Amino acid sequence: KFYPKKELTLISAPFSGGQGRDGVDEGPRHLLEMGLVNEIEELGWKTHFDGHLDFPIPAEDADIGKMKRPRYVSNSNKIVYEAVSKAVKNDTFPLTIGGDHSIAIGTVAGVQSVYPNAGVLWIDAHADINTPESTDSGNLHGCPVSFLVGLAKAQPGQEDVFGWVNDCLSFDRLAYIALRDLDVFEKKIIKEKNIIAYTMHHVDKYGIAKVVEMALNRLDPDGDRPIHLSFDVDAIDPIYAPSTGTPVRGGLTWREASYLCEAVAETGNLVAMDIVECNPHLGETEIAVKDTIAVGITLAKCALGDVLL
Ligand code: HAR
Ligand code: MN
Ligand code: MN
Ligand code: MN
Repeated sequence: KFYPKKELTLISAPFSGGQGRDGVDEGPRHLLEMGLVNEIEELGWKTHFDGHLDFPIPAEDADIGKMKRPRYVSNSNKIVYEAVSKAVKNDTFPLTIGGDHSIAIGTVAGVQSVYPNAGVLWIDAHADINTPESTDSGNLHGCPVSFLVGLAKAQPGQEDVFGWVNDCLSFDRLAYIALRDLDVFEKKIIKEKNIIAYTMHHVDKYGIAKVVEMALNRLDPDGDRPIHLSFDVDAIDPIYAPSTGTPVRGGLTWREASYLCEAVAETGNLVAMDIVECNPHLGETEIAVKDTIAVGITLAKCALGDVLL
């Protein structure tokens, strides 16, 4: 009932250019080494994997305004976009593993190119909706949503390196869960555009089951929209997922995160998933790293129908 075809394309995006810390580009290798493909295949999914994407580093990549590595991020995302849109066109489920969250420019644009009515569930401690003007850090992993919804516009006289993204996502087809670290601009824009947003406060107040139900009802009122799940592991509490670039305390428990993925799987409408921001170079101990990679694998399994009988 849930996934009639059960054919998946694993897209590995070992990319770290959207932020400043080394190691997040090693997330995919660690997920694979810990048995991601085998775990997925044990659930009955035929899995295609053509190897890690290769992201050439541009010879020249000066900042544009506050944006760091803009050409590297843009060009790499075009590669992600092509891989994701091809996987969807081939009638397979793209599971994209990062890498930092800037790669969701490519994954979301890629899914939208085939399913222009798809809803995006963005699970994250952060809203990642800073614009190139509002960002303090200049790190583009804090900005992907602004490009997708058309808030980011090149300033007069600036090179328009992200022009190809083309505001493919409308505000009513975006929903956040697990937010707890927002910049002033981000709060303002979430309110102003009436974006569906459930913070950890809502998870405490209503419980995860109700929050997922409310988010899905608003994102997909008629139950007919394809759903793209973009999961930043920093949505999860650092107790369970410590090896990530910008950990924030007070996040989802292991089971809340798993339940969320299971509930989305249960809709039967999930068409794509991203798992991002696993950084195996961060974490106090080897166990911390292993736990973080293990939680990534668990999220994939839950979203792909494990535990649904
Ligand atoms: N809001 C901050 C910024 O724009 C931090 C957000 C980035 N962290 C992430 N993304 N891991 O979810 O820089
Ligand atoms: Mn390593
Ligand atoms: Mn993120
Ligand atoms: Mn985050």
